[in-house]
Amino acid sequence: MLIRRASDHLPASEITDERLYLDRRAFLGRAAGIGLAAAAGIGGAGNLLACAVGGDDGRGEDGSAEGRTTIADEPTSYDKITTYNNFYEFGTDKGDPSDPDNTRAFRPRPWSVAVEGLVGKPATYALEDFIKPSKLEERIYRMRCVEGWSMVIPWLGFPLADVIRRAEPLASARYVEFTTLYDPKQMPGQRRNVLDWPYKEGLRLDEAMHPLTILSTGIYGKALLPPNGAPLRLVVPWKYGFKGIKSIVRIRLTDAQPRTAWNDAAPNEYGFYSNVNPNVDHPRWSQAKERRIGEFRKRPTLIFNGYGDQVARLYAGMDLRKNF
Ligand SMILES: Nc1nc2c(c(=O)[nH]1)N[C@H]1C(S)=C(S)[C@@H](COP(=O)(O)O)O[C@H]1N2
Ligand SMILES: [Mo]
Repeated sequence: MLIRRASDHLPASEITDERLYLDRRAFLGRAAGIGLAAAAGIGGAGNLLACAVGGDDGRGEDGSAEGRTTIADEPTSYDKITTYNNFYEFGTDKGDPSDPDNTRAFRPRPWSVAVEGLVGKPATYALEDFIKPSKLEERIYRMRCVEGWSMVIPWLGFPLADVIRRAEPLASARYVEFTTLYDPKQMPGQRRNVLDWPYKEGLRLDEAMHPLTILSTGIYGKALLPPNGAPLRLVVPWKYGFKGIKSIVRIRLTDAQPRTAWNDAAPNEYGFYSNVNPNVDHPRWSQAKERRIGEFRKRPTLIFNGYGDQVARLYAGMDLRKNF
């Protein structure tokens, strides 16, 4: 496996705040993984990177190759990732979420997360307890915003499937709904009706259980900053960026398709699935190309953002124009 751990490439001093709430075992690199990473030329964050995700051998839990992906893209700089953001709770401009004037009142700790709905073991967890049973791993994912820009982000995170399994889903559960904190005192953007707050997102249960789907707590081995969704956000690399809901306080299993913030706001423009698809235009612009932040040229957008080998089977037989 080519999963890198924070400890493989960052000095311990830079991950101190992550360690505050994580079991130290999560940071002990496994010798095999480090060896493979070295063999693949993975070094400092500025190097060309190849990254496999999934089980130890780069395979999904069912033994298939679907937990695996390889990319050879330069990660976007930490500076760009943390200053070019969409997070309407802190303002609608790209620079608003990293402006301290907008995040000053936000308190990402202490934090708690409720897991509820159609589960055998509903619970509200302190963030530390919520994360502890899982192993944090680095996943370098291409991310694609519906607006036409993209980034490559070294997420620190763990499979959402861990959380769902622990909650013991009932047979009737078919979807997962996620909700962002609602507190206009902490999130000044919520004082304006730009969206129907709180921000909500949803996945089908099989999408949520997919090994590529993670909950992230950090970037480049450092704890998430407010603009990226501190202290916990969703990452689904084959879907447009808005599915990656930030600052999550509730995860609820349901039998009906959840409402989602952007689908509510403009149902003809943002569907429930929101799979990256160069062949289905946004009603107001093409999705065929994208500009990687930090580059000038445009590159072609890939179906499922390039993760089709792993995820296309989830949509077998579905009309992706209707289910956009
Ligand atoms: N709660 C919440 N989550 C959100 C958003 C938001 O406005 N509020 N914006 C989404 C959009 S449109 C994108 S492109 C990604 C951006 O994530 P990043 O800023 O970490 O790159 O966050 C998504 N998650
Ligand atoms: Mo977006």
